[in-house]
Amino acid sequence: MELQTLDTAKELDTTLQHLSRPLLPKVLQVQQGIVRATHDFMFRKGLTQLMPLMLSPITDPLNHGVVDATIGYAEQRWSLTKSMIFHKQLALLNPGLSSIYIISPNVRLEFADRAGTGRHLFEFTQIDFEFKGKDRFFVMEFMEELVNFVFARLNKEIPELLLELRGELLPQFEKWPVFRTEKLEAALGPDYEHIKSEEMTTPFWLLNHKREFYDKEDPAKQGTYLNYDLIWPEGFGEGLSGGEREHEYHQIRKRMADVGTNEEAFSHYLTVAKEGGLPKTAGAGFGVERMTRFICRLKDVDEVTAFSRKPFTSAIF
Ligand code: ASN
Repeated sequence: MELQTLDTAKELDTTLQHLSRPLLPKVLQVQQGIVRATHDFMFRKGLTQLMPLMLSPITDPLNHGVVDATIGYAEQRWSLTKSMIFHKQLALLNPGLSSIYIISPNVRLEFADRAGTGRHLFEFTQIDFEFKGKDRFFVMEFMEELVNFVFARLNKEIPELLLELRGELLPQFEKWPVFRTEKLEAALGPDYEHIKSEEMTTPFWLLNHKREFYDKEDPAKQGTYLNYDLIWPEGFGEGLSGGEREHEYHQIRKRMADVGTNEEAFSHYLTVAKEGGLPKTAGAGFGVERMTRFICRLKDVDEVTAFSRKPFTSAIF
């Protein structure tokens, strides 16, 4: 009893320290700038905003294990949303919607191995977007344009803050370099993503990750995938993932079997696909806290938050 009181007092202290950091209001101003500029960019480009869902009978299976986060309600199981990938595809069933975005809170109860990466939070926000009838080239160019738009806006709105936080204003980038996972791995070994991120001074694309069933397999080359990650330079690592999507029933089932996804959990989604319903789409989502961290050159993404959400640590608020 005594010990527990002591621990709680320490945790309270740590939480209040985290909350009272003088840097926090400045970092939050950068983050708010990112979100405001992104809204403006999306509006100019004609994307429709969807409100986020925090609970759903189906959610992203992810390509790594996390602690289960489901609750019982109205006699069924609901998952806390890990991403809105399926809702993005399904929303585009509406003939009047051609492109959408969502400021989407995601809960991913990561195991302790992700506590020290500097890039993971067990609760974070991604800005998720999806286009009907577009391909990877379109989405990659869209994101490159978005980054330049947001960075130019921040330079204009908060130049002093940027100088203070990162030592210089934000750059404008030409077309980002493109690499493939298998080639980098062959050249640099298993830690290729991190090594390349440290080496680069501009954001770059990394193509072809084997992961969830919903990222499209290249019909021209089985076993390779039409997906893309944005990797921030200077060692900041992955900041967005996206892809062209599987939308054909037989191919979705093949990919589910490949990666070991339980079909039963996705039975209604499969029914929609079988009845020819799923539209052909491509999209992506970028981590808001990760972009903030990159801009402010912070050591750990947890420094972006008012309330710490470091994987596998307890919190009192
Ligand atoms: N938002 C990502 C995408 O669009 C999926 C994810 O967050 N796992 O591909």
